[in-house]
Amino acid sequence: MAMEQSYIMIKPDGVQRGLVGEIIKRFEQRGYALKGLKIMNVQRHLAEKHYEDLSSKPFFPALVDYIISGPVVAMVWEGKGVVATGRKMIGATNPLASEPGTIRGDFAIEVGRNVIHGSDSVESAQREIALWFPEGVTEWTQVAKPWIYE
Ligand code: 3AN
Repeated sequence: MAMEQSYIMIKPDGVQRGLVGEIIKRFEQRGYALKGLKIMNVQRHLAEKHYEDLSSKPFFPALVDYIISGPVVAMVWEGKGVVATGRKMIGATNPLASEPGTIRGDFAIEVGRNVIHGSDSVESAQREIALWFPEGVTEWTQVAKPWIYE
C-alpha cells in the first residue's frame, strides 16, 4: 500500500528568513521521507487555486499577495500519519496560539506571516500535490525504513 503523503510549503517569509534547512531538518529527523522538493516563484493563478477554499475571506487578496511575494519551497513528504503529524509539527494557524516546539510556535508571530503550509487532510494533500507537482515526484525507497517502522 502506498504511504501517505503531505504537501508542505515553506512560504516566502520562511525562505527569506533562512528557515529552509531548519524545517527540512525537523521532518527528516522525525523519520519522514522527502519525495518532492523545488524552490519557485509562484504565479498568481496558482496561489489563487491553492487557496480557492478561502476565496470569500476578507484576507484572501493579502494572502495571495503574500504567497507570490518571493520564492516558496514546495515539498512532498511521505510517511505514516504525515498529514496529521505534519500539522502538529507546524502548529496552529495563528502563531500566537502555536505551542513552543512547533514550527510556527518557534518562528512566527503573525497569522499573515506564518512561515509554512501543511495539507489539512489526505484529500487536500492529494489535490495540492497534483497542483504543485504536475510533473510528479521522485520515486525512491528509504532504506532506513525498517529502523523507523515496525
Ligand atoms: P492553515 O495554513 O493553518 O491550514 P488555513 O488553511 O485556515 O490555515 O489558512 C490558510 C492561510 O491563510 C494561513 N496559513 C494564513 O496565512 C492565512 N490566514 C488564515 N486565517 C487568516 C486570518 N484570520 N487573517 C489573515 N490570514 C489568515
